[in-house]
Amino acid sequence: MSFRFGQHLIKPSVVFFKTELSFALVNRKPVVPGHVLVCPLRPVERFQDLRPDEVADLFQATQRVGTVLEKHFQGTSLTFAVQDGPEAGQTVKHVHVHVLPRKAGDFSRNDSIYDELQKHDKEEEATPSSWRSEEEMASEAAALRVYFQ
Ligand code: AMW
Repeated sequence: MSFRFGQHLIKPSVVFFKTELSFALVNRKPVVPGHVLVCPLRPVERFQDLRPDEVADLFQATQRVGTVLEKHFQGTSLTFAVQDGPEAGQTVKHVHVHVLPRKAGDFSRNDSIYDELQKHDKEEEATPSSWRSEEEMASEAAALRVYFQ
């Protein structure tokens, strides 16, 4: 069974965590190592479209994912981000929480991560040649899946 992420069909091999109402996948174009996405299983566009049980499940899943990422990627902090609507930079019309492990010195200006998030998947940047291979993504997902078994 594949997962839907907006217009994308996501192979189970790149999904590393699933709950009753949410799933987490690795990113094809991570801004930092370990940059992943947590999504509701139901493909709704805006945060306000989620039911209360979906919000609760999504954020509980996000919390677990953040804890695992920080450990696995030897981070010391986390950035969580939701780009909710096109003017906020959302490109995939399916709610998703970006989770990014952070460490000292990863950006010379700390908040530059938001500039990178804004531009990393925009048209001129979003060329398939800049995406990671399916093998690399599946291997990262397999390593993360272990923490949730
Ligand atoms: W948004 O700009 O909508 O807040 O973020 C979309 C995110 O989804 C980006 O980080 C982008 O790299 C990622 N992405 C888009 N399509 C896929 C895909 N098929 N598999 C994995 N990640 C994807």
